[in-house]
Amino acid sequence: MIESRVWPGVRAPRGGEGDKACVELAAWLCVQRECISMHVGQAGVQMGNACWELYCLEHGIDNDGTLPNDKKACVSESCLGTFFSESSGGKMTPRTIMVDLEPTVIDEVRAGIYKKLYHPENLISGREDAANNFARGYFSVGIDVIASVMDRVRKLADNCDGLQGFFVFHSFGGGTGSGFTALLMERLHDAFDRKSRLEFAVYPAPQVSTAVVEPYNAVFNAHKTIPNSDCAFVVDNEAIYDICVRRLAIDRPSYANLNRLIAQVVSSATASLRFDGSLNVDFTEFQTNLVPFPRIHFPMASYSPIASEGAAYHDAMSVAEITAECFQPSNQMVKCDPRRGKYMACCMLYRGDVVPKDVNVAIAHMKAKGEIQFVDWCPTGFKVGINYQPPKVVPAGDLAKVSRAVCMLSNTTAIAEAWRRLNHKYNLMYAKRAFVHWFNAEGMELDEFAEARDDMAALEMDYNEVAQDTLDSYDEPASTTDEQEY
Ligand SMILES: Nc1nc2c(ncn2[C@@H]2O[C@H](COP(=O)(O)OP(=O)(O)OP(=O)(O)O)[C@@H](O)[C@H]2O)c(=O)[nH]1
Ligand SMILES: [Mg+2]
Repeated sequence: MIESRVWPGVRAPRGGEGDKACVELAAWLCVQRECISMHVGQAGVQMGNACWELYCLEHGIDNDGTLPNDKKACVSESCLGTFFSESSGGKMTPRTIMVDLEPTVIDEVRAGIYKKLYHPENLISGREDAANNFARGYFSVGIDVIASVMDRVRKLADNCDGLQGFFVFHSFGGGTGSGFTALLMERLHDAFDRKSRLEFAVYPAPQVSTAVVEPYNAVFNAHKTIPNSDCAFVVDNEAIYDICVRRLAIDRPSYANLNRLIAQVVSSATASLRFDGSLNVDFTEFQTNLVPFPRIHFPMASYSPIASEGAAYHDAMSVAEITAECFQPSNQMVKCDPRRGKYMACCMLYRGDVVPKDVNVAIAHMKAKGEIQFVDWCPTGFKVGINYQPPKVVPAGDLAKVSRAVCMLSNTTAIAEAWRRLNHKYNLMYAKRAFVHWFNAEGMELDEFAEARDDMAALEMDYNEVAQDTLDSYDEPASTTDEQEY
């Protein structure tokens, strides 16, 4: 049962001999576990900027990769090497590749305040974008760029002692984000079969959507990428936009606002790889618990507290309060209603001033309330990790500085709702064969439209199936209504 493994590494108070041994062990383990982050297309690259800005802040790294003298001693004893490589000159360089099929977004990075942080050869841009067309990113324009990208990936991988895997950031809706990412995931699968491949993917939203064909791109990307991806965290621009407006009082959120919030979630999700510490559960353990079947690999993220600097109450939020907030739809990064679905796994990633006792009480309380429904074939345990590094916020950012926070990654059947919405829009356009000619012109056959649509319909069915109670599938015709469950 998951729960029995929740506190395996409880460690004696800091500072003792045992503590030193643990740090050394953690450092040794970290050396073995480098991660390469790939940022693809406008959304991928801009999310990347926000993430690396936050990582630098969290690790005390300057804009140009310099680590202050007092932090240098810690490098070999920390997990910093998982995400940064240290140059002979002592500078920390992100293990990352940013790629876009057109130059403007990457040019901004090249000219921006972090221009000296990144290795210039890992900022790759082509000449023309994919024009919101999956087929251009996957077949035509993308093909010209993929070889140079894979070249750089191999160089980065060669530089690792024990590469753990890849994080790939992209949008579902853009031509590059969907098409080129699908191509990249195929190539990564071929070249690094045994390494994990995780995605952070932006789900299109009408408020900030830029193209009517986004449902096509999203469906094609999912269809091609599901077999090549271990886990994809979907961040829905609409949900994040709403959080910015309602919770952070930002009138008209920009991408920068959305990306800063996404970066907090990504930072929490990756903190266990970048910092050592007690009860710091390895991310791969979370991943194992989150994905019960290969295709059901779209966990949802929630975050708490979400409060602006002006809100007075935020710092007083207890562990119980932030835990409970994670189950509120208003704290979710995807628009769907978990009360209408069932959980398969809940992973809680706490940061900062949090003690196991309070977490146990908070989770016991959530379970006792009976509002969270799990599928009956999965243990109703929570997987918990605590990282003692308090969350950091970017200066003049939107979020208040707090002493504790939690990010919940949960696999719930409710996320099928998001796929249903997308598939519905796809079907409406495809019924009229609208915009199909643009994709045909770039090498996409008509058959592939039907194939992708059928695959996504099958994904919806997969979710229905996992939501069914085990007993129902043997007894009378299944009824999975919530009333019956309670
Ligand atoms: N969260 C977030 N979403 C973004 C950002 N930039 C674009 N998007 C979303 O991404 C989708 C469009 O994809 P882009 O990433 O701009 O496109 P691309 O990958 O560069 O592909 P092409 O420009 O078509 O070649 C839309 O849903 C946008 O709302 C960003 O910085 N942050
Ligand atoms: Mg673009």
